[in-house]
Amino acid sequence: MLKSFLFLVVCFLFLQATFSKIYFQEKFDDDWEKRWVKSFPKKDEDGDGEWAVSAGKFYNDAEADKGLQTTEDAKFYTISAEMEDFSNRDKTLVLQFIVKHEQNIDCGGGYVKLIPASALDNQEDFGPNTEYNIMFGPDICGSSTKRTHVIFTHDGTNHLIKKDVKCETDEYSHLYRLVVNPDNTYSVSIDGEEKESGSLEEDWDMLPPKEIEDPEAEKPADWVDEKQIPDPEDSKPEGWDDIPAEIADPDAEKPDDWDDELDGEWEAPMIPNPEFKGEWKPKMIDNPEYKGEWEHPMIPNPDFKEDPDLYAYDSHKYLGIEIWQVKAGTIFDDFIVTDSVEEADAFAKDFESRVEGEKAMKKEQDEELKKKQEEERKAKEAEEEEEDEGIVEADDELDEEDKAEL
Ligand SMILES: [Ca+2]
Repeated sequence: MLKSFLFLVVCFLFLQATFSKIYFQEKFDDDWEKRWVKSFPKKDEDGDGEWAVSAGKFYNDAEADKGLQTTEDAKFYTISAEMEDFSNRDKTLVLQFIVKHEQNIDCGGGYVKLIPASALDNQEDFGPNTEYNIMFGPDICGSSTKRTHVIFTHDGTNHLIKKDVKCETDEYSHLYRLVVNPDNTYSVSIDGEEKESGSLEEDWDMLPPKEIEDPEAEKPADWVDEKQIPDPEDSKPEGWDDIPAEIADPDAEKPDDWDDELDGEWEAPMIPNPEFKGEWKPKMIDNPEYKGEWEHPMIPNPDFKEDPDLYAYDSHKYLGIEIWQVKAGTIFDDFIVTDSVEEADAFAKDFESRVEGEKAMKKEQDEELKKKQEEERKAKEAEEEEEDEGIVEADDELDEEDKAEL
């Protein structure tokens, strides 16, 4: 019994290993340039930035942590790699990569695109207007934009996810993963933690709404939506209108030098009447006829049609990066496009130690810098002190000379 169970487990693992498929992977080893094609859509205005491959300023492993880095501020970056052309129909799709904004990014994209074969005849033509299937990854600008984009193109329109999926904004490596399943569900995780998941139908407006307002229904003409009305029982108290708004100031006195003949008859100045109550208004009471807010009745949308293939694309052939960065320095690494979450997990097995190593090296560098700054500060203080003493000594000498002259 146990034997046959173990046999089944082994078979299952074997099948999984055999049938899982990696369509593309990239670690940016020495031969990376064979796989990537740069394009220069902004060459006319000298707007394309230079790419490099670097582990950056702080890292865990000087070789393994090398990735594709943006190097020039305020430039566009456009590059793509050819994958095995595949369809994700009936399969899971996993898109995963590392982004490290080690420059402490202020504004710039960190997202990638999956592009169909039909969108590009020549990879050098890849640019901002190239059609894509899926766009995924972080986008940061100022304090207002800190989101993880998940965009699907459906019937020629790019649809943004309706949920706000925050992205990471610090200077260390982060692992972004999008999983799209054949049951039209998805999951977004960052550093192995699921940030969002659900259904493609609900979280994007790729399909028309399931229900619409009934065009036949109208708010009845006699619908009462006034919550309160003036109390019909209430009446204006007697004498309300007889109270004047202003009265002659009872404290005013005729000035001693007032000349009735010259100045005319003296009159006390007018002041606001403290008794005055303004215009009378009846008090408000709840309207007994109130029916509440009218709600437009909904009906099923005749234009809505379930689409069981919402997740499916016939061709993903290229992986492209097409971004703008104000402050450059972002490093992309460890791209994997596969139908297997297990393969993606295996590919990311060193991620945690990578980040730990980065943090340790950054801490060391920060401490070193702090020490250096402290030493410089002290040296400067000592120098200033010496100068001050020099002035005092010079003053003393002057005093001596003065004395001698006297
Ligand atoms: Ca690498």
